[in-house]
Parts: sequence; structure tokens; C-alpha cells
Amino acid sequence: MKVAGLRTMPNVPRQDDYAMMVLLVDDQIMVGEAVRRLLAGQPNMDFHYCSDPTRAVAVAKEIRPTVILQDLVMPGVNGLDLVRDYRDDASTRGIPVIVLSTREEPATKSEAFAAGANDYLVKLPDRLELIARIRYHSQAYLNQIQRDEAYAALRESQQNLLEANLELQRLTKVDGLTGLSNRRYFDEYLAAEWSTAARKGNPVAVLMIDVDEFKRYNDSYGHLAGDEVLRAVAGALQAHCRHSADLAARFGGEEFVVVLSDAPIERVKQLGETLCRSIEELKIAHRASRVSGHVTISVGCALAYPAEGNSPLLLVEAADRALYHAKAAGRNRAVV
Ligand code: GH3
Ligand code: MG
Ligand code: MG
Ligand code: MG
Repeated sequence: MKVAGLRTMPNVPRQDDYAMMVLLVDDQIMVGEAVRRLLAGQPNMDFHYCSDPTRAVAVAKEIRPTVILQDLVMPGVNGLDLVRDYRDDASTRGIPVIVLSTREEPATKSEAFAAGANDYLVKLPDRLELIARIRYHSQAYLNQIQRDEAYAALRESQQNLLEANLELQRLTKVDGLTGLSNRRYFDEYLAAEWSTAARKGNPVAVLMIDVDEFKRYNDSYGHLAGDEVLRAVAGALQAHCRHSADLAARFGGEEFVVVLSDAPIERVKQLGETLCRSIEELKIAHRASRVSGHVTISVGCALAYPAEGNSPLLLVEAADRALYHAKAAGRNRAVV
């Protein structure tokens, strides 16, 4: 018997990773024995026989066949119903089913395909044809599984890449030491806030914050302890910024910056003073400070309405000048 085209089927590559597993469901022990003999000695092919059709689905779930040979006429069970049962269960849905029946009428064959069968052989088939069809369907199934797995792996790696990219994107905005937004993000944010404020006719405020006597702190306690202070200051700043409306960022070194949008100057000044008090209240010992026995900050506040001759840069410079005045006036204070 010639089996047309099997050699050239593109979806049937050689693949020996998985054994083929044939499950025969047939009430007649003689058929079971006959098929067992037909398949005897086939390399890379296991055979399991189930004579009890009421157990067929459970057995299929358990042994995970790569193809099912399904009898049609069995006592109390219609083989076509079994085919539908395989198709209904997620774990057996994809398993190819070859109907194996003594019935030869085209209408029965047609019904079998309609029920979800993949192939139809009249009992008992020629050995070579049976083996060829088993191999063909098993291999197609194994290939499909492999494609599903490859696809799932691809999806997973794409997902990982996506997440890694998001994380990288996040990291470009974050200061590594303090976890606050970094200078790059501050610049972007301020420019965007400036545009929004220009559209709405709102003011934008910047608070420039500098740790007092920080060089002395490093000299006295060491650079690592200094880093801890920067983290603590960053945490306090963050805690005092309204979550979405304000931005706290590390401007660079021991300097921080806060952006307030659409806030009256009173609130800006008030926040500056609150920040000074909150750092003082951290009570981080600073024995070398000439300001107080604890770490303190100075804050320069500036507010501007976006207009001709004004710019984010000028606003930052104004905050910086106010900071200079806060330093000159004795530190540990906020100046507008
Ligand atoms: P002032 O009260 O006038 O601000 O005095 P200051 O000592 O704080 O000012 P100065 O600008 O002279 O010193 C800033 C110091 O901040 C110097 C530098 O070593 C330290 N510094 C800058 N970045 C970091 C950092 O990331 N970690 C630590 N530990 N120190 C830093
Ligand atoms: Mg039968
Ligand atoms: Mg400084
Ligand atoms: Mg300083």
C-alpha cells in the first residue's frame, strides 16, 4: 500500500526527543492483541491498550498518548461520543484520533470526522499503513506541542525583555543613591510643568535644598555615613511632597530640589520651613557642624509665572540665589 506524500510533508521532521505513545480503545481483546502484534518492535513507539471504553478518557489523561486508535461500536458506549469527550477536555483536546472500525460506509466516516476524528482506518488495516498513519499523526502532534512550547518560551522571553526595558526606562529617571528622581528627570519634569503652567496661567515653584556643613560631616563621619544622611534627607523630602502633584529630586551631590505646581508663594515658603524642621527633627548627630549639633538643611524658594523673558532655568537660578541667601543668613532656614 502506498502512503502518498508522507515523506515530503513539511511538518514531519525527524524528531526523537519524545516517544510516540499509541492508545488503542477497543472492546475486543482480539483486536487489542492484533494491533499489539502489528506494532510490535516499532522503534520509538509505545503501545497501550484499553478494553474498557468507560475508562478511555481517564486513561488518555493518564498516559498522554500521541495518538488514539478509537473503535466505534462498543457495548454501551458510542465511539463518536468518546471522540467528542477527548475534544472537550483541555488535556486531551489536541491528541490526534484515528478511528478504527469495521464500518466502511462513507456516512460513518463523515460522521467520525465531524465528531473531531483526524483519520479513519477500516479494521484491521495493513501494518505498514497503520504504522505510517500513527507516525504521521503522532509526529504532527509532537511538532504542535513543540511549537506551543516554543511559542510560550518566545512569549515569556518577550515579556521579560519588555519588563527589562521598563525597568531600564525607570532606572534612567532614578537616582541610584537615594531612590529619588534624578537630575535628568527633574529637567524633563520641570520643562513639562512649565508648559502646562503656561497653558493654564499657573505659577511653578522650585525649592533648592542643600545640606549644611556637609563637607565637615563627611570629614567627621566618613563618606559612607554621609551617603546615609543623603538617603535620610531624601526620605524626609519625599515624605513631605504631595504624592502626584510635587516632585522631589536629587539635583546633584548634596543638593536636592522640589517642584511645586500651582502653589501660592505662602505654601512654597511654608514647605521650605517644614522641610528644614523635619530634617532637624531627624536628629542626625553632626558634631562638626557650626550650625547645630545635628544635620540641617538650607532651602531657597522661588516662584515664577511662565512668561516672556522667563524660563525654567531662570527659575532654578532664582531658587539657587535664595539658597545662597539662606546660607548667608546662618543656614537651617528657608528663604524666598
Ligand atoms: P554648606 O553648608 O555651605 O552647604 O557647606 P557644605 O560643606 O555642605 O558645602 P560644600 O559644597 O563645600 O560641600 C558639599 C560636600 O558634599 C562636598 C562633597 O564631598 C559632599 N558630597 C557631594 N556628593 C556626595 C555624595 O554623594 N555622598 C557624600 N557622602 N558626600 C557628597
Ligand atoms: Mg467494537
Ligand atoms: Mg552644596
Ligand atoms: Mg552643603
